[in-house]
Amino acid sequence: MAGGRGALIVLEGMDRAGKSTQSRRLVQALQAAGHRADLLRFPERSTEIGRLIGAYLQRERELDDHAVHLLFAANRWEHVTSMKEKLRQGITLVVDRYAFSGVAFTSAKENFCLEWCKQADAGLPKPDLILFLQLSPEEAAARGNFGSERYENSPFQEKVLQSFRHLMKEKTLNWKTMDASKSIEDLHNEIKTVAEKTMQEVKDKPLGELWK
Ligand code: DGP
Ligand code: NA
Ligand code: NA
Repeated sequence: MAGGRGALIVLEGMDRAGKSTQSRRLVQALQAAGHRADLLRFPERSTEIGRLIGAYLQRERELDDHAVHLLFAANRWEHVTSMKEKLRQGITLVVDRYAFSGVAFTSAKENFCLEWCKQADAGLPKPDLILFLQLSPEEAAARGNFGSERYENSPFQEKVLQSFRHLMKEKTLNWKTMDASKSIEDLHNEIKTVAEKTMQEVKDKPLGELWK
């Protein structure tokens, strides 16, 4: 296809590392440079499944941990058809959290192994680039207090970080660790550079399947 496919670029990292800001900035910068790019975020709370997840996170609803894990994964799966279509059309997708948050958050709970957690997301479109925005717990704390949603407490976030570290060992995935303690502008410029390089590299390559 003329122009080739879009790239699937995921931003992951701990709360307050700046994922949402950087995802937005990246899409704006890519569009300003003449690329076609769209922003996605997971959980995407606007669907029926997403509203259930939102109620769970806001503690308005209790759900079994297994059920919640599968709902987060289902919320990603319900977007796969449109994601694939956009990528095929040459639109680069910048995604604020993906299956890695799914696995990191559930496997941080008692009695969940990484392998079980990965199964629900296995086969999703495989990211061409995963940017891990790294920020120490001290630096994160200096950026302000946690909110009141479920999961927003330090002991749990520490466990989540350990799970992310395990996932980042997987060499078949294109992880890049970014220093999120930098200024918004400096970090943005670095992210834009690696994103554009990846877009160029993958445009004529087939989209992969995650964890398959
Ligand atoms: P955010 O809207 O990015 O602040 O994410 C909301 C919260 O949900 C945040 O604490 C991270 C967590 N989260 C994101 N994705 C998943 C997932 O797939 N599974 C689980 N268990 N938690 C997730
Ligand atoms: Na949050
Ligand atoms: Na966010």
